[in-house]
Amino acid sequence: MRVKRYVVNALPEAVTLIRSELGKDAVILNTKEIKVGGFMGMFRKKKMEVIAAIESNQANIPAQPQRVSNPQVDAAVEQILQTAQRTATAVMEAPAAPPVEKPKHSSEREQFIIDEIRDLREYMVKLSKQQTQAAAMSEHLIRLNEHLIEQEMETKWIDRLLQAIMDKQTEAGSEFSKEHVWEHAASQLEEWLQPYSGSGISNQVRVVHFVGPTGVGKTTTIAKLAAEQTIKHGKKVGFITSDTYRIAAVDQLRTYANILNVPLEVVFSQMDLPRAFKQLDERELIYMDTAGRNFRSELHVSEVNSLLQTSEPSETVLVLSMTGKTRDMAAVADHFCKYGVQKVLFTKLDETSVYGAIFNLIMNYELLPTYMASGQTVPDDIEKFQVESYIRQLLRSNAP
Ligand SMILES: Nc1nc2c(ncn2[C@@H]2O[C@H](COP(=O)(O)OP(=O)(O)O)[C@@H](O)[C@H]2O)c(=O)[nH]1
Ligand SMILES: [Mg+2]
Repeated sequence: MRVKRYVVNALPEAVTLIRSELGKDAVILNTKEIKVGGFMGMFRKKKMEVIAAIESNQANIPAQPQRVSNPQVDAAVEQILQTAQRTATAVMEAPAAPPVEKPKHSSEREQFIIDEIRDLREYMVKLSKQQTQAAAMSEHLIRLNEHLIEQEMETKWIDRLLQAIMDKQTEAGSEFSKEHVWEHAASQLEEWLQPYSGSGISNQVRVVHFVGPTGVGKTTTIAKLAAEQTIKHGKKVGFITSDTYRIAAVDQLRTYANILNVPLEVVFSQMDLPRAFKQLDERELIYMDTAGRNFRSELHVSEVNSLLQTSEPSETVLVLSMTGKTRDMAAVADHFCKYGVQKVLFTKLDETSVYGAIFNLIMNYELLPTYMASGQTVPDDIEKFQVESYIRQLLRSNAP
């Protein structure tokens, strides 16, 4: 056993010394108050005598890597460790945090704490960046954002638009007025849509197929367009219909055919097509009506597609109603695009005040918009798709 005597001002001082000299396994055998120094029994200082001991085979083994103890450094290290531990505990116990495994070994634990602190720091930086960006959004941009969300424009397009306006604002070096923000929005949207517009239905093709879900307005639209072609342009138009699922469907088109004095051929299968085309041989323009089906099913898409085969120049127009759900419209568009459909026609604009789906569909599927129908009246309620008037509708505020 090795015994050592320490004279110190206070016990904690002795503990530090004992630990560094005798190691962590040393034990304190005795402590007592003593008085040292002074002069003739006066002015003696109060001290503490501490007797510590360690088993001899353990003597001189330092508790930790030997270092010179410095109370200030110790205190600082202790504080850092406590902070790190608190942080780690907070992170581990935070309800929103992803599940974490408590590491077992101290080196793992240190690494874990360091990683957590780094993550925390990155998160703080990200948060402050987001706050700066949100702060950079003027009340006009915030209103525009809200308006476009109400219009069901996809978030990715809204974000792109807002970013473009903010970039222009930065370039200009000052915050845009309300009018400026909305003007820039209009011109940016126009710029994006312009490449897809102005196509209408080609003059070069003789056969135009109309496809789309049940009840979107295919037959009505055909009647509207045929009226325009016969009455306005004096064209010789013919009709074919393959919508034989409902008796009323054929009758509906026959009624329009009679009014417009346009011949109508009914086909029940692909095999009837050559005969129908032969009957309509001297017609300059042929509109083909098809049955509306659940075109979210690709099987129905391929089925209708098999009826659209002709040896002649033709094109197919996908008819979509604005009363449909945005997600369903996207699914239908997705299927028809796989079959090479490039043109789209939107109906029932009169029945909605939400127009974002048109933008999403054109941009996401690179569909070429042809016409917009906005009512049941044949032949008036249809007009060519025009980017400017569409953007005006999209941006028009519905606020009371
Ligand atoms: N409000 C409104 N109704 C329409 C429009 N186009 C067609 N419709 C109506 O929608 C219903 C279905 O039209 P129809 O042409 O038979 O659809 P189809 O099944 O696709 O051939 C009819 O009552 C039409 O009058 C439109 O643009 N606006
Ligand atoms: Mg129909």
